[in-house]
Amino acid sequence: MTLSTQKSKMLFERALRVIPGGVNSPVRAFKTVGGDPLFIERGEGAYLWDVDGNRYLDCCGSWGPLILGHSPSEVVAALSERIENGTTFGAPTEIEIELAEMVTRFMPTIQKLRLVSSGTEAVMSALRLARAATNRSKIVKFEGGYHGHSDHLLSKAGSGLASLGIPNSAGVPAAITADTITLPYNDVQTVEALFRADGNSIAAVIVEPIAGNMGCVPPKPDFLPALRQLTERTHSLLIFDEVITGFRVGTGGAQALYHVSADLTTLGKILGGGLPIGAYGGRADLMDLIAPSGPVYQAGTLSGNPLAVAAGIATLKVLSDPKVYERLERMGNQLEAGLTAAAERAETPVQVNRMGSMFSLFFTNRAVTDYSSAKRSNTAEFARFHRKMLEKGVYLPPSQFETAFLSAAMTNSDMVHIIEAAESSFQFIARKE
Ligand code: KE4
Repeated sequence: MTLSTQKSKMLFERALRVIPGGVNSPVRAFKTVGGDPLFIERGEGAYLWDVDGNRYLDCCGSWGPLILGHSPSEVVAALSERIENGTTFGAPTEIEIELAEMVTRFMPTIQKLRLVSSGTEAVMSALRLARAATNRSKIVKFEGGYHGHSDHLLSKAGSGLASLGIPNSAGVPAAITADTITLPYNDVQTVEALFRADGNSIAAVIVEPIAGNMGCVPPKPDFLPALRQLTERTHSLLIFDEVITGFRVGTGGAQALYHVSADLTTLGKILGGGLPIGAYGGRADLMDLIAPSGPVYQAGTLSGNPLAVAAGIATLKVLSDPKVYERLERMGNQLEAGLTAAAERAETPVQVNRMGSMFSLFFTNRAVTDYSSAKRSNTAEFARFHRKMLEKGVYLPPSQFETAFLSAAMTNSDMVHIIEAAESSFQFIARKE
């Protein structure tokens, strides 16, 4: 059944006249999965409706923030109460302290944190802090890792750059990325060799503790501990970019899951309950270097915005009940097993990578453990799969190099819906129709 998307098409043509690529973020453009972006009318619970009235089970969740689904009652109530008192003051509020205290309780390696308005801002600021604290300039990141669009990190990045095949963005002078070293993810030997040769000039290693921007790629058991040991030994800093994994895989984030402590952590997405937010935090001795208590400058008109903070507090309060994650894990497990069995029945080689309620499918018969193995998967088959799943009412992130998400608004029967839709989509692909 082909989708009727006339209104989306009209809006896309109109958008193209005034917005680059018709979208306000490249990965929304459906460039790598074909077709035009769907314009969304509304979201409710586990579902999205596009402007043509088509309903989808939302497995994109706005790229991660919506772990509770769309407009959860707790967030709506918090926002309607908060907005009556104003939207922003450019001055401190009590609820900013409350959110900061909640984060430091959930993630004890974060002794102090600064709220900003996006993950990009959080990462940019954390790296500036790391360079100031160590008086070094080299930064290590990993191929396929995406940490926002600040200049010095746009080298061999994941997410939209990977999807569009842009290894390094135009407009970033070579001098800016000269101090950015990019290594293969999950490859301990290569990191060890770099630290043997150059460890004392490295300010920080930044890593997605569970990669989400090459698709979902969990860390190998020795990877994160090795990064911790190597940075400790050379007085470099370890930065966990938990913009996706923070509050996604548990209230303690990936660092609690893998028992590896970071010196600095960046957060975003879920922390704002669907409103614009970012945060960076960590050891107090480091954070006290941030202006006005120290010489590292960072600022923001809407940092700690009361509406985003209120939505974040309401979200974290719901997530403080462990049963939420237990249910997400059960659904994730049911989905992973169902998708794997369905692919076998359809004789379609598929790898399902999953951690909790974040998952990705790769069309390949080989394990996907880093960016080069992710790129070896059949992205043309992923595009056909994505289109078929849309026709069957399942909205996956429109890119192979992204992670799909389950939300607590979903049910076991939604998992059955995804599995059944996937099975017939796999069969369609297997028949190479
Ligand atoms: P934002 O500036 O988009 O809030 O966060 C940047 C960022 C930082 N770190 C990680 C691990 C991230 O995943 C992101 C942003 N994620 C992408 C998709 N995976 C956002 C979607 C988009 O670019 O439109």
